[in-house]
Amino acid sequence: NKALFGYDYDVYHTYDEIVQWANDVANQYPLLAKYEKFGDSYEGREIPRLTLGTSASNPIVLIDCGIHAREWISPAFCQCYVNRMLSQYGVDTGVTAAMQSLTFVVLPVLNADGYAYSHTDDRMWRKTRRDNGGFCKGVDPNRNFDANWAGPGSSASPCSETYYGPSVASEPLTQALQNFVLSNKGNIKAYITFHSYGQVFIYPYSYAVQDAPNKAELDAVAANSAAAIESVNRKAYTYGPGYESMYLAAGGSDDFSLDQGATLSYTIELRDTGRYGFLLPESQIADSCTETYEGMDVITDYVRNS
Ligand code: ING
Ligand code: ZN
Repeated sequence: NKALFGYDYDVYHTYDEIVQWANDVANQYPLLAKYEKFGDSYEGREIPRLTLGTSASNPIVLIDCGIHAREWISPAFCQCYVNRMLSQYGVDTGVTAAMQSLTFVVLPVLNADGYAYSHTDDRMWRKTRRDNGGFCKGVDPNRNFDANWAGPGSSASPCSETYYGPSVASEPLTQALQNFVLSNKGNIKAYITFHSYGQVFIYPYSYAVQDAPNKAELDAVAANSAAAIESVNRKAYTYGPGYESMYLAAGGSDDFSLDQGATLSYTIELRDTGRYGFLLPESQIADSCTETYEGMDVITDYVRNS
């Protein structure tokens, strides 16, 4: 799939390529897409943000990819999804209706420093690149949010993969996302954060053995979305509250967003179930994209009709 500027969606791109791509698509579709800096990373990289839609006053679906560095299928999905929403506008009736009634705020590579480091130095890097003052670098951004911060399933040790950081929202990317959620309170109808791997829909809460006030709604939409994904390539997705479908993990972005009013809040663990794990071959990007579009459509249709 090389539709846009010859851009190849079926390979994993570097941080620099993704930023260039995001600028290019906004330039190619000026009526449908806007590029902005979302924030600055710890090491000073620009965190890119794309806003898609036909009217800025429409309710927001907030999507982030690449909060964990090594989960490369996640940024790849954000890129193919943006391409699909732009290139199918005026072609596919569902995409057109969604673009006319929603604002898609897409953060294609949220952990810019970690993602760059996973290309240059350590393919299995997960965290940010904060200097913790000792040998071990990095904070787990998905333990750094103001959601029972420093609670169960997170670590006080800078050497841990789940280090919650020196203070709540210490990481610039955490601050940028929290500020966006807080300043658009009431207008964010869905928050979806893409990780890998496991093929799981996780919904709140993960910070405690506690059920979300709208657990039934979160569960029903996840069930329908998982079924839609499975219908495409027979890849089975499971779903459930984080404390049950995953493990206790305080300080996550989905729990924060739900508590701040994003009614639908999901962490989606993309392919696979462990054969390749984080090293999902590029040959699986295209099929991962097409099946996940169907899952996204269930969520966005639900938001539009509720
Ligand atoms: N999984 C998530 C993690 O951060 C998760 C699971 C989801 C935890 C939501 C907390 C809240 O550990 C991966 N693969 O990173
Ligand atoms: Zn992750």
